[in-house]
Amino acid sequence: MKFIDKLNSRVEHNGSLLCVGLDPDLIRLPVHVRESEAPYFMFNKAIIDATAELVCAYKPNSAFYEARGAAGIEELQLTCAYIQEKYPSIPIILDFKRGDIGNTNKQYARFAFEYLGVDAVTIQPWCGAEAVKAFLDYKDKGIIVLDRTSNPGAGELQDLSVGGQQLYLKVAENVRDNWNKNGNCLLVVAATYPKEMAKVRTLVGPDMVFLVPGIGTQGGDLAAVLAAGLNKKKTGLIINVTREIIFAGTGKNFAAAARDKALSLSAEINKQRGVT
Ligand code: NUP
Repeated sequence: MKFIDKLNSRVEHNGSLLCVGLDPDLIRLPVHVRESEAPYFMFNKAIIDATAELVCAYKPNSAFYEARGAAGIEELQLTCAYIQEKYPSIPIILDFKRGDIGNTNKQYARFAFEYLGVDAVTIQPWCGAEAVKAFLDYKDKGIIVLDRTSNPGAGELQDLSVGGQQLYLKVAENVRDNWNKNGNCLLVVAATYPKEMAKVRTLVGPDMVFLVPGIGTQGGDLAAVLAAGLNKKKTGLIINVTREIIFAGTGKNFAAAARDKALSLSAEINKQRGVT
């Protein structure tokens, strides 16, 4: 099944635009989890079981697993396999922001789509269409192109004028016109830049879905994001929240605390977009 169809049917099924990020961090894990044999897997499993009915997707960020070497990669694989087996209708987005020459991208794609079997990945656009074709050729996978990032210095390069147009708009335009031949492209457009999000929405039209990081710990404004990014069907956004949910509690009840936070966030998103 195409990523976009899997996402849409999930959103239709439970009415949630909330994506929970799975970025465990050893020093922030509850002590009893940190001391277990597979701490990231154990942590993720509890978070997933507590939040599954509330999410449209999960988004592990590869960095947190790579940092622990082979053990981390193994626990990333176990996490993906767990979601695929127990919650097969929930798409997995691997946030790894890769982007190299085409021959190398083929190997990154193999890791994501064949070893982990995820449904979508984030990529860097910097090398251009010919290089990212190695990702785009996976017609059934979601290819989520970094466009407007959430960090305070995002504008240093993304706002540069290129032929009279800002670079992040140029990237969005290229994705719209040239990269999306298989209908499998999405864009990362951050919650911390709602004005820019509104411009990207106008440019690419109502159908392209945005992965939206930056709500919660990074201080993005939910109301502004919904006003800027929703399409007429009141969808078109995957709203990712990571630390604010997964580290909502620190003790034995961490998963219940994460569930409470996910519940209030998904309800708030739906209230504000006028969907109950
Ligand atoms: O522009 C981006 N900003 C961002 O925070 C693009 C991203 N992919 N992310 C990722 O989203 C970030 O690397 C992390 O995995 C997640 C945000 O986490 P949090 O700030 O909600 O804890």
